[in-house]
This record gives sequence, C-alpha cells and structure tokens, in this order.
Amino acid sequence: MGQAFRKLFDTFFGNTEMRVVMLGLDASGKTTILYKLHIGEVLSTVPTIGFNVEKVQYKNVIFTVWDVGGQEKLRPLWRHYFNNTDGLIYVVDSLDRERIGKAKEEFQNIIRDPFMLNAVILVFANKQDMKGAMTPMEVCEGLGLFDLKNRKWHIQGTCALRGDGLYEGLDWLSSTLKELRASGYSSAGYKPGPKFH
Ligand SMILES: Nc1nc2c(ncn2[C@@H]2O[C@H](COP(=O)(O)OP(=O)(O)OP(=O)(O)O)[C@@H](O)[C@H]2O)c(=O)[nH]1
Ligand SMILES: [Mg+2]
Repeated sequence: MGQAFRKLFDTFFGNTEMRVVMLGLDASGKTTILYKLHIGEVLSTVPTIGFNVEKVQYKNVIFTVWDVGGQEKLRPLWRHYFNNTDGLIYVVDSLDRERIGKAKEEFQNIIRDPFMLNAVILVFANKQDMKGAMTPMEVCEGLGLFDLKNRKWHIQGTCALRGDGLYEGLDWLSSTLKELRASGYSSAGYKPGPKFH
C-alpha cells in the first residue's frame, strides 16, 4: 500500500517542474531577481555575458530559471533558450522610460516566436522602489500587453533588492501552470505523469 499511496500522493500533491526563461533589457534586474529567489540575498552583479541557471523551489513547484544576458549584442542569442519553455519572465526597469519602446520591441519578438506561443507570460515591473518609476499599469501599456490575444499574462510590480513582489509572481506562474495542466494542456516541456487504471 505504501508505494501505491506515494505514487497517488505525488501525482496530486508532489512536486511539479516548470522551466522558465527570464529575459529583459540589460540592467533591468534579472540576475538580482534570480539570486534573491535562489539564496534569498542580493548579490552585487556584473552584466551577464551568457546565462545563469538555478533551480528555485517554491511551494511544490520546482522552477528551473534561466537568466540570460540582456545586452544588445547578446539578444540574438535569446531564441536559443526558447525551446521547452513553460513560462517567460520578462523584466522591465520601470525607471527606464527612454527604453520602454525598445523593451516592447524585444518583448513582442519573443512572444511571437513559434517556440514561445504556448508560454505563459509574467512581467516584472521592477525597481518600484525608485522615485519616478513607471507604475505597473504604465509598463503594461508600454509593452502592449492589453493587445495580446489568447495569451495568459500577468504583471507584477517588484523591487528585487527587497524581494517585494517576486513570490507573488511565482504564485501566479505556479497556479496558472497547474490550471493549464489540469485542463489537459501540454506545453512542449510537459511530460504527463503515470496514469492509473
Ligand atoms: N533600485 C533598484 N535597483 C535594482 C533593482 N533590481 C536590480 N537593481 C540594480 O540594477 C542593476 C542591474 O541589475 P542586474 O540584476 O545585474 O541586471 P540584469 O538584468 O541581470 O542585466 P544584464 O545581465 O546586463 O542583462 C544592479 O545595480 C542592481 O543592483 C530594484 O528593484 N531596485
Ligand atoms: Mg544579468
């Protein structure tokens, strides 16, 4: 009975895995967010050349988070991280009004990629601690989120330095993913668990 019960328990309450790619213009705060989530501390960062990847467990979801460098010359490499992705975390520096147009252009390119059509979208309007920062609503308008059709998306104001908003965002990602999986949806990276007869 022990093993059968454990299998059943794992199916309903066990860990779910989710692969997430975190993108956004350079200096938006991606690496700061990754390590705040992973070790609970703010590390001093240098611009990422390449990527960082860490597993972050929250409630019963294990997120494998890929944090990819956002400098202009690195952006053509982003698409190599799209395959098998359940979720996109798109990070915006809410203080950077000048580049919100650029942030929109890159965002729209990502979500229209054939490999990303099924990915759920979480936007972090980061640096909310800064005076003069765009509100999450302004970031929403800036990226064109309201015009998206047939996409699951959510915007969350964050301050990565304090950790504000980060877990609320993961909450949305995990509940949205679970809902989709419960309704039989299968993203490229999802492998259905064992069936019971
Ligand atoms: N005030 C404030 N500063 C932040 C916040 N999040 C990140 N920063 C700062 O923004 C700068 C850039 O952060 P990174 O995490 O290195 O940015 P990134 O998006 O990884 O940049 P690339 O690796 O170049 O793509 C650092 O000086 C961080 O301390 C925030 O919420 N508030
Ligand atoms: Mg970085």
